[in-house]
Amino acid sequence: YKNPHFLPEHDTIVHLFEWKWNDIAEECENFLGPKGFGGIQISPVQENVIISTRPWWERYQPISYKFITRSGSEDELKNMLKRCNKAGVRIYVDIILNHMCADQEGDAIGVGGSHADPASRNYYEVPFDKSDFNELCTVTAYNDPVQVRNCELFGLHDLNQGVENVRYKIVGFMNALIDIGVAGFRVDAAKHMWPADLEIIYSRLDNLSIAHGFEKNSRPFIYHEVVDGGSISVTEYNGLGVITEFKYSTNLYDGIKGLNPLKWFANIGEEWGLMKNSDALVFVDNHDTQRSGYLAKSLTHKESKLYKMAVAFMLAHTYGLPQIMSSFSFDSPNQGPPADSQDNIISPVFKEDGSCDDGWICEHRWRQIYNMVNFRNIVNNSTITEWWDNWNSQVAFSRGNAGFIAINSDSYDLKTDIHTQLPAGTYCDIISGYKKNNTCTGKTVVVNSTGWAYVELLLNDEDGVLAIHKNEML
Ligand code: LM2
Ligand code: CA
Repeated sequence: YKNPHFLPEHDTIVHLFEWKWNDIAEECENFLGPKGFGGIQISPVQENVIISTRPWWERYQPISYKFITRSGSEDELKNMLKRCNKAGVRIYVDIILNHMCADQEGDAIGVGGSHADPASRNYYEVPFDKSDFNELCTVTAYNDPVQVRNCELFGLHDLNQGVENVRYKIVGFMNALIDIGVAGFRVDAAKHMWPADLEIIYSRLDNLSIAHGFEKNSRPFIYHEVVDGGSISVTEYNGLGVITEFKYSTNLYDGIKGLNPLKWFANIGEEWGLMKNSDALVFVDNHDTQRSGYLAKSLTHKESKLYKMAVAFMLAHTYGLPQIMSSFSFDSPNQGPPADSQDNIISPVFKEDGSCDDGWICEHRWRQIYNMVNFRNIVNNSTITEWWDNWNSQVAFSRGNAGFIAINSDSYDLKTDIHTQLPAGTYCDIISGYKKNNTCTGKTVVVNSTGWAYVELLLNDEDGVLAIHKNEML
């Protein structure tokens, strides 16, 4: 369950938060495929209860397993899966297996018209009834694993994954998704389910669809949302797939903010007490942390200069499988995606430089970010070499003879000669510009015949990072 099934020359997952299926299909063909992205985490596909103010989090309150949401219909989902797989981009679905929707103020009605009576635990469309749920209690003490697993998270009615009917419905839902071409799943609230139950559920999943281009006997990629802390250790989920490594974000936040010198970050990973490289899904922010600091300190698009430095470090470093956030702008933490007066989600609009408009942030379309996704693909087979630092928060390293990156998180300009492992030549910095008719629109870096390069990152530069690689030589 740990192989994301990226195609060759593709890497990195992007979370297209609240995007519509039709827009994702276009994005796979026009942008993500050509730019070498590996896969997409899509918002939940299962029908959710309608909450009148239409917050983004209504999608974490399922009412049935029908494939209908504000992102689109079942046909649109199928069509998108076909087109993205064809464009070389894999799809992972955010699935909510822990619970169904909470009691609502009025009737509980889904976006596809399904009805439920949450108070009596009747979800007519599935159907589920009282026998499928745990007894009523509330998660308050995170040091009690039984409570964390068997009680309700924020009043969301807690399914009992030990009940055969619940397992049967979940397996049916996941296999239906596999059948139409998904490559895997992000398991929401995994910490709130018993690993032993998940193991049984996964053992009943089909192999990925050969018709959609997966190799024979491929198992779905599964990553678990587990926030460390309390009595539950992330290691309980190790055998089940990959796990979100929240400690990585917190640590990187400190490094980029200058709270912990970046010089220490050469070996960030297992030696820091983080999980094994092959188990870790790493990210700078996610849809929860960007709204609330309680889960993890996190940098977001709102601090764009520092954010781009953090993402660049993550993508240039060898630790973990990286996921990038692609957001919509928000003033209040509850605010839903850009929508029209009928509550239909609005499609992103692209400006001339490719960046997004109309309330969509689209970090993945920022040159500094998509160029680092490409950098990662190019340096893929090489280790970190030639680590350099100023004893504080200016750092640089090579990825073998394929690429080189420098970051300045310090309080003074970086202006110095650094030794790289790159062949001699003049390189175009992919952060400040791009190659255009054999000139560079941004900074150039000259590597001399002995591998030395003069590197400059001034405090008032637009970006605090510089990166060059073998495919961007002048
Ligand atoms: C997750 N991972 O484990 C998601 O990443 C997170 O975004 C989800 O919470 C959570 N688990 C449950 O799936 C979000 C949001 C909550 C929201 C829930 C359910 O962060 O604030 O709770 O979705 O929609 C909301 C209200 C809360 C209320 C609850 C039930 O904020 O005050 O609790 O609905 O009505 C009484
Ligand atoms: Ca539970």
